[in-house]
Amino acid sequence: MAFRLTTAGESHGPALVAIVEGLPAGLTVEKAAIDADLRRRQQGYGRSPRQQIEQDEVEVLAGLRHGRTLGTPLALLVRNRDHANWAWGMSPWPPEGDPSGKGTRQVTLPRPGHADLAGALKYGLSDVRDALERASARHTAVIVAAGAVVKALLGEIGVAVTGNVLTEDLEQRVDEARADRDTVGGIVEVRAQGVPPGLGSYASKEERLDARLAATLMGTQAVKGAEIGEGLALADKRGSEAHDEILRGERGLYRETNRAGGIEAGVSNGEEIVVRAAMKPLPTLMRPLASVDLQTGEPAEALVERSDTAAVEALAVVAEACVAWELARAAHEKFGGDALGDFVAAHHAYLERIDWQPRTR
Ligand code: EPS
Repeated sequence: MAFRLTTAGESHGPALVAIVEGLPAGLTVEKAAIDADLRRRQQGYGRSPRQQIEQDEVEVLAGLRHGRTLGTPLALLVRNRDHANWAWGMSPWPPEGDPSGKGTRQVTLPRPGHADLAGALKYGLSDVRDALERASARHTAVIVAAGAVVKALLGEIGVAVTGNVLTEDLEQRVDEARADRDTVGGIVEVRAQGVPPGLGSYASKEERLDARLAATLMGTQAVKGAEIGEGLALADKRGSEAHDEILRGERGLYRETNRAGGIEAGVSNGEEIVVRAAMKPLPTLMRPLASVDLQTGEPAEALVERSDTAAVEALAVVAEACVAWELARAAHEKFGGDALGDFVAAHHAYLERIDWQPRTR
């Protein structure tokens, strides 16, 4: 079965949900590992007080028995504790009783940079909340939960994926921005070690591993740029300086440089996968930008509501999960197997055939 990830959930609705299809049977999944990644995503400098309300923890509704996958769809759930404060405003059914709590008043002041205006126009909304709730990055919690599961699968074939923040002086930039009631973005990098050559394909755009990694990063809230390896900087180099020469050593073919970021022609080449994502400053500002009240048509200031000053460290964890998902999907396309042992055996046989071993730098 093909790998597929379907998510649902609004920021202040009852819960976030992910259904993961295609996992081989027999994979050991640890709740502690998933919860640890959920916690990593919640931490980070500059997050909003919302993170004190949420204590993200995964629940599994299907697809697992005694900690091992059954080869059936895996259903993951992360509750929104804050929903208790939005029970009327975000009730899935027509709410009963008098309006109470948060989300009872219509939002009509779209924030530049958020989904507000686009959603209101696209769906003809009178309450912008109908758009912003799903567009919120809150939903990345279940992406991280799914990512933790596939990191366990990748671990079975010796692949490790790690996300980090590249932005320097992040804490200072956050402090300064917060004092100005402003927000900041930043750059994150994800590296994957142990990825064998041959994942992805040059046969079509959809199969190219670099295109898939760029799409999953660009599909993440607030990401405005993605690059693989030296990316944009390669445009200024000569061909003789831009490519990674092929060498032969005791452990097979390898490269001394990795400007390609481990991917050539949309296919992994056995070097470390290196991708970066640029995050824009978050669009909810405590000192709001100019907007227009969609109800009156009059100039106004954009919506002000509790938000993060920065979520760059969270993005590093989310990007790690996104990259892990695409690598696991590509690995499963290559090695197949609806039972874990078959997947691992196919990977082993392939490495023997190509005489390749992961290099540690
Ligand atoms: C978000 C706004 C904030 C963030 C939220 C994403 O939430 P709230 O509007 O409830 O203050 O804290 O992120 C999360 C809750 C999370 O867990 O990442 C937004 O508008 O995107």
